[in-house]
Amino acid sequence: MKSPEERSFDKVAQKVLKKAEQDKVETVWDRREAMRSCSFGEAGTCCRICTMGPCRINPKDPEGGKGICGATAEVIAMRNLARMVAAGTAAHSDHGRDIAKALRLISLGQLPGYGILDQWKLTELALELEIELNNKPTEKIAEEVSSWALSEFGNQEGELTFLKRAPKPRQEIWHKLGIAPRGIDREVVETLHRTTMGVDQDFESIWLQALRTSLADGWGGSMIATELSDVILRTPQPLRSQVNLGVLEEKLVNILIHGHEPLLSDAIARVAREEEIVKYAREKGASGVNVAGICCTGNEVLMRQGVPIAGNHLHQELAIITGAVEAMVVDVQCVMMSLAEVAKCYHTLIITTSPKAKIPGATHIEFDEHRVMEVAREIVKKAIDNFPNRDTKKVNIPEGKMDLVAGFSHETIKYMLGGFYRASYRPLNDAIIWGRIKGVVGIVGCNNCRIPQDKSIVSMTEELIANDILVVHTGCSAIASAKAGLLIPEAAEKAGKGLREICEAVGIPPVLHMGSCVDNSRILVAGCEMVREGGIGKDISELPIAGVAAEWMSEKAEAIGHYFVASGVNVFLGIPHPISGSPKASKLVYEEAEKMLGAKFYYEEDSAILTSKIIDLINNKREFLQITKKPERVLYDMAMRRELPTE
Ligand code: SF4
Ligand code: MSK
Repeated sequence: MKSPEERSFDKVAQKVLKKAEQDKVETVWDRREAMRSCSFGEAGTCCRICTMGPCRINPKDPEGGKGICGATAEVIAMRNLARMVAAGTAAHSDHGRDIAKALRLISLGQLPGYGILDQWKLTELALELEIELNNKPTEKIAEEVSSWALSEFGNQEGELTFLKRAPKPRQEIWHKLGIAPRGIDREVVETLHRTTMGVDQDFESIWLQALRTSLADGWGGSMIATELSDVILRTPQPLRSQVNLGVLEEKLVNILIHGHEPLLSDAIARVAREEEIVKYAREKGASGVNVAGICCTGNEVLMRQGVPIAGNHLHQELAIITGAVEAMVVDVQCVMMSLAEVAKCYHTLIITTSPKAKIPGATHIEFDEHRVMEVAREIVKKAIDNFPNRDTKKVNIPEGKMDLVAGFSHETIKYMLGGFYRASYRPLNDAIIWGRIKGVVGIVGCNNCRIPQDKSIVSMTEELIANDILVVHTGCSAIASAKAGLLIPEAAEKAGKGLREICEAVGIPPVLHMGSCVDNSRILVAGCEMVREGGIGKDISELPIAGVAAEWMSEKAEAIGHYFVASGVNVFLGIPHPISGSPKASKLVYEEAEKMLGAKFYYEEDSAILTSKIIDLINNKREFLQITKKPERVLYDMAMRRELPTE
């Protein structure tokens, strides 16, 4: 069995892992270490899509090997990969659909407790969609925007509206390759169809469809989720909060919100502050109610309300093991089934809320958009009622919480750098041209118990900022760096001279938290703005930027990685795609993709080597753009001044 130090880089997690051992509670790490994973599954060459099989192909077979139907290793591996992308796209996009439906209900006055908190963003969106504004009430505009958003899911022809946000050369690449997505649902369905038994049996053709599907996520479902969440709940702005298991409070009723969808969690955070609720908690012996987040529901509510974060993906079981959590309220995605088992050892209630996601052993209180606030109150009261059941002998909240600054939407970055009246990406582009910032890297995605929690994310982030590379984060990566103290302005001390000076002048950390997994779409928009501002490339693929998924595990991360690459962003993986059993499929995604898309995937087990490859890539891009040398500073004498042209 690995030691707590080998399992997690986070010292707070290590303490709770020791408690887990004392309490004899099984964790995700125990199961990982006991698991004898199937090497065919890992290599991507196991096929079970028809009952003539399952078939497995030995990657070492000198003949190449074939399934019973004749399918080759590359077709089997690519079908599996494409299905992962489709599932990830479906997850993000179904989230986007629910937000679009919520906006529709708000516009019809059928979502009590919610309104349009960001009218400016709604107006901007309506203008972009060429919706007539003249004197229309906000509700009418919201109705039209939501109708447009919902129609993007079912489109059969044409292409998704937000693709037009991309630079023209990028759109041309998509058209040339035939991968501009038509409708969000359409691409997911087509991928599932093409990868069923006996349909698309050309691995390159399957990959192109996987790319098209991923674009339907990044420029479709995820982008809709982000934009409309901003409209309803407001566009995030920088705010301070705290992170790690130390945010749990001994004297308060602790409620954790976990999953991805923000609406109910936003309501729970608001309800917990209501006077009547605090009074109710006091009656039960607590001093009040403390709401904290896990994973991306947490990120959503942190970004807009400053709710603290208890941890990232691999913290979900650990949070319960503190013995101090009255309720963990989960919605969808990244919620481990083991939570209900872990909770049995303590008093914690696992409360499922989505009609799409139930867990045996959990209490189900269903989210109903017509009575969100009522449901939120019911949940909070249930957690308060559970406070007297807390066994104080089992409680051990580890010391350890860290300050953080979050809330960097792409709009906020623009304002912070350019000021309200001349908000633009010009200062960022100039800083890149002058070499004070060498480039921008988005480190996104999950934790994965195959490697020590947070270690790759944090070490790569530190190395990159030390090399004057601005790091932007989403999802569980943001939480990892936050726990390591990299999301505070003082972390600028760890940055290189150029990046440090900019952070100090603007008052931002060298590592910016841009939100949840669906908010990776903000990184795409920021890339478009950088191209539009000019001077550092005509397409996203020319920018000195990169994407990283150092500890990824989810199918959603596959979708994100693919839409980054399809959008021209090179993606560096710390966990490989499960396609190693097919040299041809591997060659396509790790090498040949570059010729097609101007970007490709990289995989490297050693995060230090991965980081040096990123730095090399950024330097090569800078060389290509001819921005490697600092412009010489000329001191003008009087004669030279007289030579200067006048207006
Ligand atoms: Fe085997 Fe072909 Fe069926 Fe897959 S589709 S399980 S490779 S027979
Ligand atoms: S929650 S997808 S573990 S980032 Fe978005 Fe974290 Fe990955 Fe889930």
